[in-house]
Amino acid sequence: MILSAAAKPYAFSFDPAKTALLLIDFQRDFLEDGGFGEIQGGNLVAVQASIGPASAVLKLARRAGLTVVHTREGHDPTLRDCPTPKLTRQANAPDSKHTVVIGGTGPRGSRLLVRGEHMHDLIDQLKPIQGEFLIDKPGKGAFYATELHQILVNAAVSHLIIVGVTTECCVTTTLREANDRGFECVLVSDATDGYIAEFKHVALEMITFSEGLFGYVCNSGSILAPLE
Ligand code: TIU
Repeated sequence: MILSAAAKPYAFSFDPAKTALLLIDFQRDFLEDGGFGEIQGGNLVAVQASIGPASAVLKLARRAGLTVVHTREGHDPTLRDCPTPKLTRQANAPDSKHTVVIGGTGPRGSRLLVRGEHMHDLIDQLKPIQGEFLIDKPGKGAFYATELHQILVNAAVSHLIIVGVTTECCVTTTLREANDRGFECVLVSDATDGYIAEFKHVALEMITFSEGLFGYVCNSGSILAPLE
């Protein structure tokens, strides 16, 4: 059965049996007060507004039997899997506003972006259930140094519906990685957001530029309609 969702640059066609919903980094560290994102200077209002639409897409994706994959960005407590520049760039910047960097203890008492810490975990509204995949990733892209590609190949997935935070960072990097690996991707515009409105706007424009340079963009209403 092939479904069709209104999208830019044109309709996104997908077979639910070959489609995965990919939820990128809905972690407390990116969405809640005192997390890594807020310490970076991120505005949390927009990212928090993406939770509702993402939850609605997840609910119908589950009902339609899509493969569901959740990701979390973070590191081993020793930080040995953290690329040195990622760790040191903020710490070494002259006049850095980063009083706490990756691995340091944030105002909520969690070490920032460290696996096993409360703030590293997914928000309560978007937790995996049995049968869903949870990928821990050290990078911005969800394919780098993870089992994601093999999971998708094993599940015979060819199409990805992508939601998550932040649009300009981990979401866009993952979508580009997926496009290079031959997956047809649609990003759900109101189920993703970032810390700078202008960055989100340009990120979405770049995806659909030139008949879909990297893929498709639609809103949650458009992707929910065929799944109803
Ligand atoms: N900084 C920023 O916008 N994002 C990240 O560091 N990670 C994700 O996007 N998940």
